Amino acid sequence: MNQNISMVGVPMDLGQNRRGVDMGPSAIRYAGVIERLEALGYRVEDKGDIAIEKKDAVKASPKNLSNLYAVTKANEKLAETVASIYEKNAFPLVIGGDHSIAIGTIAGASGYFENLGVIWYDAHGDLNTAQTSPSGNIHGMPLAVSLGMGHPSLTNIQTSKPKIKPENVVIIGARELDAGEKDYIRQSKMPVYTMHEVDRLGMSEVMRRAITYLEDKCDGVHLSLDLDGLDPHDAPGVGTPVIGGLSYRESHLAMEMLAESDFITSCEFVEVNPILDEKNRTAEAAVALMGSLFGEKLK
Ligand code: 6HN
Ligand code: MN
Ligand code: MN
Ligand code: MN
Repeated sequence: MNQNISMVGVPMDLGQNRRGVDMGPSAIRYAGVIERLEALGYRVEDKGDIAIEKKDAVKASPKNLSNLYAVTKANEKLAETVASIYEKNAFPLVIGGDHSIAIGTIAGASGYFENLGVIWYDAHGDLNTAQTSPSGNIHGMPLAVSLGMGHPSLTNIQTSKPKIKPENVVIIGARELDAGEKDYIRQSKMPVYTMHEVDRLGMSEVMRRAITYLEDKCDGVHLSLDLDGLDPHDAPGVGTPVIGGLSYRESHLAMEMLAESDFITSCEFVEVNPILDEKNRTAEAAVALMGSLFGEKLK
């Protein structure tokens, strides 16, 4: 793993409609992310937070795309920031904020790889467009946008080309997919390890398959970890909790196996909402998982 980590906070809450997720970056810093990674020997630069505009007020958002313009602006800035981190040969670590920020992270990273892979660790597919979304919330759309589907103001960030290919994406932990998302998964043949596969195969086998699969195809792999992929018992501070999720232990093992694979080239940890949390447990879980992802041993 690259020994230089550059961390950027994105206090974004406009991709969904619950208050508090904009405080995720503060909660993750408070939970000791920098100390944790420095203890492993990394040099960690904290680039501070990306500025987020107010809710779309001047220009009304298009139908079923709440706060499209403010979400676009923040993701443009984030994409530039992630690109500038690669320019300096550092590893981009993005902390959110709601999941709409994956649009910017992936757009920024995709310019540096021929075949960027993505591990989408989430209870949800985040594969909606304005046409399929039940909520109009952009945090349910970032994977679709990165695949080139969605409103042009989002799909055109950095370049008008799709940022990733469906065969280079692996979803892990899914258990609440909308009808349009299921249709897309069926027709694209994107590998998806729902909770059913995790129950059947065990996390160790799921990760072994995911890593072997992406290793062969990709020259870089982004980890997009939505804390709601974990069971609400272990990560209560999220805006869209879904019961029956991945345990803290399973997630810990997944991160350790990614550390062993040594192929992750960027990551983001999103959807930590301290207002909905219990004593910062969800931010602490996020930081503990980062510890494992970056190589903590003997646990
Ligand atoms: N997330 N599928 C639902 C929607 O509104 O599109 C929920 C999305 C949740 C998004 O957790 O990042
Ligand atoms: Mn989710
Ligand atoms: Mn998500
Ligand atoms: Mn362990």
